[in-house]
Amino acid sequence: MITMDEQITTLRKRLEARLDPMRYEHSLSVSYTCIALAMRYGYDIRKAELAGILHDCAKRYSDTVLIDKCKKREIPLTEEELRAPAVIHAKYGAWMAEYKYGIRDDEILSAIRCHTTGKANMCILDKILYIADYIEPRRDKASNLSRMRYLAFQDLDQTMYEILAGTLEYLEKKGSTVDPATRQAYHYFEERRRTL
Ligand code: DGI
Ligand code: FE
Ligand code: FE
Repeated sequence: MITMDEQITTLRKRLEARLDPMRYEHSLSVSYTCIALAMRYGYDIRKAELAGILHDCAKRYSDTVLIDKCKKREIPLTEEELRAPAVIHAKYGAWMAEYKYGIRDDEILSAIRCHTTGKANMCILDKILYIADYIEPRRDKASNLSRMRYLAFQDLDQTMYEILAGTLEYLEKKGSTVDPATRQAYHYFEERRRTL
């Protein structure tokens, strides 16, 4: 039986060998940001770390390769996913986490699966990973980053709402296909703000 620390060390080495250097750095940054948020919100630190280190494991493949791999594994893809293949690495990444990296924990697999779009009814690790991916220290593009970095440690739901609002605006301005899960996530957090 290997310990959790040995599992993380082994995973890091495997990912470092497979991801391009910037993607690996990003994965490490996300894993440490997941740890910080898990500390703040009283969530299992090791599970948060695992979700973070693995979340982009499928980014080593191009979109066309990902589509082929999903076909081969009989993982169904929606029409929207085929039109906006940037989201597929999350679904296939959850498959790889389970069948290539031996993760059996449903909360970790769920968090990886929805880390790009979000979804309705997100559980705490889903939110931690989604937010950590956005605020990790090496990110620098979004204009609302410093507010999101502050807000993430105040209120997960409000942070989700504001990140999703900004993402929808950005995707619509670019004319990209918005995945239904992204829209459902936005409406879910919008509704929660009204009812809480
Ligand atoms: O994998 P990362 O780069 O760390 O980040 P991510 O998993 O959040 O992926 C970000 C990309 O996904 C970015 O190019 C925007 C895109 N994306 C997220 N939600 C949607 C989306 N693209 C489309 N077309 N539709 C979405 O709903
Ligand atoms: Fe990603
Ligand atoms: Fe990422």
